This record gives sequence, structure tokens and C-alpha cells, in this order.
Amino acid sequence: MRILLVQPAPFEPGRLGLENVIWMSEPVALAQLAAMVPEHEVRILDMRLEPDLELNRVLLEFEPELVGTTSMTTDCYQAKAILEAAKGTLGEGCFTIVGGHHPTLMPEAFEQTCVDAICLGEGEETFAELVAHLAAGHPPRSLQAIAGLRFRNESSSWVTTSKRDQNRDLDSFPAPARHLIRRRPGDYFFMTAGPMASLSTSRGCSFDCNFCAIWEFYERKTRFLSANAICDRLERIEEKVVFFLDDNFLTNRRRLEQLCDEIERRKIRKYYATQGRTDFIADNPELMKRLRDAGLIMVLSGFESNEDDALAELLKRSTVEKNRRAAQIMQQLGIISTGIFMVRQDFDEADFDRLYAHINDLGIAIPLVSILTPLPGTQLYRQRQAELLTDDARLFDLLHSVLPTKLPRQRFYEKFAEQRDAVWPSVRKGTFPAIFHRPAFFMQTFFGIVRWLRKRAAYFRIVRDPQSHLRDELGKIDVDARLHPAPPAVADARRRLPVVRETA
Ligand code: B12
Ligand code: SF4
Repeated sequence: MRILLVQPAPFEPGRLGLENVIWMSEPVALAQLAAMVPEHEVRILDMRLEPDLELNRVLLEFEPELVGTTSMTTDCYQAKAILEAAKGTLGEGCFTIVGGHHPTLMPEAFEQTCVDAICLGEGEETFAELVAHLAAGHPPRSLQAIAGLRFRNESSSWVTTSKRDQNRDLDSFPAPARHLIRRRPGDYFFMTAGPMASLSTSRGCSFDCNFCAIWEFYERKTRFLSANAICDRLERIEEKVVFFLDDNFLTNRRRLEQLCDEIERRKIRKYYATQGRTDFIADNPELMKRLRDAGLIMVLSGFESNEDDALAELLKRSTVEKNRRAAQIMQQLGIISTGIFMVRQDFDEADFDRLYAHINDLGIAIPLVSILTPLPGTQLYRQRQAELLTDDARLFDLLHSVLPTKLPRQRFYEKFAEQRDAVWPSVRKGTFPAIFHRPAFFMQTFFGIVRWLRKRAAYFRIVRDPQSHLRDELGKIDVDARLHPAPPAVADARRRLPVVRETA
């Protein structure tokens, strides 16, 4: 079977968005699916890196019998546009499917005639069974036997099949078919570091922050690729820089220790970036040192707030003190800290200033300030759905406020746009120790620095301009609704559930 897997582009290239300047990762989900059907002819097309018309060219030239795409919430319209183009060009003979976080958590958004099936949850086995079914010539509207799908049946009604188990040992999945990803220098990067490969080494998280759906997507279970399997994959990766995509890589101490042992034993010399919680860093300085020595260069963590109450409200189950300690440890070790902070809709001007002062006090090398956003599938979404000003998926990018703000919107965005300049002392304080401790790494990123400075200049013009936020909202957020004051805090609605941690 000819299969085309397409990574959607952010809906308007060049506007606000992480991919533009901060983080562009390989289309790992698509490479993972491709690895499940090695007997078929599969192509991967990353539309974030291709001209718009490339999709039409490939559709006409390759004539795929199946087109699949993936979607976060913000990719929703572009993902549908891809499947629309496939149906429009190739007709009903081309089977279309979408999977990923948004289709799983909000499948109704994809129940359209250009979509034949929606993959719910983890995709590997569902996709392999679907391809085998279609390749054997079985009817495309009769998929009841394949678990983990929502599909259009013969009478064009949407039906859901039985639930797909998400228990399979991660080591038993084949490694992603990375050879199908076209990689040119500079395509995939984190800030100045690249060329960069991406590797997912665990699924799920044992915490339950109310703004995040990872733990719900993976049904409160966390599964890990073993240290051995990680190293087997690392040895096949040419890139010097590897991003471990796990949402919470810094957990399960035993696995991390085994990973350090195995990297040392096999003499794998690479640099690693990843995501992890600050409380783990604060509580495990020795292990962080070992990870640094094994090549860990950057950790992205959700610091979220300068107030313990706000952290408790988010069910973050950590403290400002842990954040502070983690920032110190990373400076001491020369690990670059990327810190995500959240601006809330009830912020007044002094709250913005206090947050920026706090970031400068911590000395985070790469501080990223986002806006509290109830993403579909989260507890926060369920709590605050009635207050949403829009359901336009493009604005759920954490850079626009989909809830009413206490400050007038213009002023809210003016204060938000101040961040780039306001937290510059933090960048200096956080970056110099890293350069001092890791000169070899920074020398290697020279071309990345040049490339990044060019992108940054274009990007900062947009980010620094509060009007760009307001322009993006035109026609999407009701002007009258912008004037509504923020409702009182929803503290009563807090849910406090016991946390189940891995036994390390
Ligand atoms: C890398 C990454 C990015 C990259 C690009 C992602 C990409 N699509 O290539 C970048 C940095 C650009 C990014 C940006 C953002 N991201 Co992001 N990102 C991730 C991350 C860490 C890894 C994605 C990944 O490759 N996972 C590994 C693969 C194997 O897993 P998977 O994608 O889930 O795929 C499996 C299934 O979903 C399914 N599947 C997926 N696609 C398909 C397609 C088909 C056809 C089928 C059958 C199955 C299928 O099968 C796969 C294998 O089991 C995830 C967290 C995570 N752990 O997944 C967050 C995540 C996807 N991001 C998220 C968010 C919120 C964002 C941002 C909005 C905000 C932010 N983080 O700052 C921005 C939006 C950017 C924009 N355009 O405005 C949320 C999405 C929530 C949602 N409701 O959509 C996640 C889940 C993080 C979280 N903790 O909530 N992100
Ligand atoms: S610790 Fe991170 S991945 Fe886990 S639930 Fe909280 S935000 Fe999500």
C-alpha cells in the first residue's frame, strides 16, 4: 500500500509560535507509525518545512491510498485541510485518518466528510491493524474489529470501536523509521542547538496537574523505554544533539542511573535536552550531576508561578522553594534551564512585574512566559469551559488569552509583550554559568547561533508587539466579550487527588 503521513504546519508561518525560533522537533509520531508497517511504501512529509504546494505535488505524484496526519489542538484546522486536500485530489479511493492529542481528547472536531477515521490514543497497533485490513481489500467503512478507532460506517454515521489497551512494553515497539524523515541542516533544532534528533523514551506522567492532559491521555500509567533500548537507539542516531521528548523524563531514578551507566559503558558521546520537574532536580542534585556528566545540557521545566498558592491551584504539587533550588542546581552544574511560567487572567500590572522580577531573581537561562490556557481534555477545561471566549483552536497556543482578562485586553498584552525585555537579566544570569561550564558545547553551536539570531530578529518583532496578539484575535474573539471582567477565582472547584509515584 502507498501511505503518506503528513505533519501539519502551524496555521500561519511566521507568527507567534514555538516552531519559529525555539523548538522544532522531528515528526516522531509519524516515524513511529511508519515503523509499524515496514512492508508498505511509506512517505513522511513535514509541511512545517515544505512550501504549501508540496502537498499537492506529492499527492498527485505518489497517489497514496492512505493519508494520515497528526494534530495537537493548535494544528486542528491545518490537519483537516491536509485530509481535505487528499480527498479533493484523490477522491474516496484515498483513505484518510487523523490521530494525536486533539483528535483523541476532542474527536468531534474531526467528524467531517474529509475524515474516514480518527485514532483514539496510542497509535501503533491501531494503525498497523488498519493498514493490514485495508491492504487485504476489506471494506474501509467496516472497521468495527479494530480497537481504538472512531470511524464513518457505511451509513456515514460515526461509531467508536472498543477501547485500545495502552499497556504494551515500550521496548517491544520498533524504533521510529527516522530514515523516512528528510533532514537538512537547521531543520530540527532547540534554540541554537542542532541538527537535533528527537526520541521519546517514556509515555505518561504520574502527576495530575490540572492544565495538562498527558496523564489522562495515558490513563494515569507511565511506561518507560529501558536504558538499554534507549542506548540502542542512540547508537543509531547520527545527530550529536538528542531531545528526549518525554513530558517528565526526570522520574524513575533507577532508570536514569542505569541510563548513565549504559551511556558511560558504551561511550556514547552526545548532548541531551529534555523536560522534567523542578522538584526532582531539587531533590536529586547528585543524579543531576551524573546526568550532566553523561551529556545532559538542557532541561525544560514548568516553573509556572512565583506563588505557592497558585502552584497549589494548578495541582502542581511543588513549591516556589523547590523551583529556586532547582534553578540554583542547574546554574551550579551548567545545565541550561528553560523555564515555563504562566500569566493568569486575573493578573494586574503589579502581578506581571512581580513575576518578571521573580524570574530575574531565579536566573533562568531561557524563560518562556505563557498564558494560562484550558486545553481540551484537561481538568481546567472542564472547570472553565463556560468562561471560554472562543473555541477557535488556533488561539489555544498559550500565547493568547481564551479567557476574559481583568486588565483591559490591550493592557494585558502590553504587559505580556514586555516579557522579552523584562526578563533579560535572567537570561544573562542563567546563560553565563552554562557557557562557563560547557564551552565545548557552545563552540559546536556556532552555526546554530548565527541561524538563531536571524530567526530571533524576525520573531521578536512580532512577539514584542502587543498589537500582534490582538490582530490574531480579530474575528475570533467577540469584541464585547473582551470587555467582560474576569470572574472570581475557581478555588472551590479544586480537585485534590492522591499522587501515585513510580517506585524508583
Ligand atoms: C515535541 C512537542 C512539540 C513540538 C512539535 C510537536 C510535533 N507535532 O512535532 C513543538 C515544540 C513545536 C510543540 C509546540 C506546542 N506544543 Co507540544 N509537545 C511536544 C511533545 C513534547 C512531544 C510530541 C511527540 O512527538 N510525542 C511522541 C509521539 C510518539 O507521541 P504522540 O504525538 O502522542 O503520538 C502517538 C499518538 O498520539 C498517536 N498518533 C499521533 N499522531 C497520529 C496520527 C495517526 C494517523 C495515527 C493513526 C496515530 C497518531 O500515535 C502515536 C504513537 O503512539 C508533546 C508531549 C508528548 N509527550 O507527546 C507536547 C504536546 C503535544 N504539546 C502540547 C502543547 C500544548 C503545545 C503548545 C500549544 C504549547 C507549548 N507546549 O508551548 C505548542 C503549540 C505550537 C503552535 N503551533 O502553536 C500538548 C498538546 C495538548 C493538546 N491538547 O493538543 C502536549 C501533549 C504537551 C502536554 N503536556 O500537554 N510541541
Ligand atoms: S508534571 Fe508535567 S507532564 Fe506531568 S501532569 Fe504536570 S505538567 Fe503534565
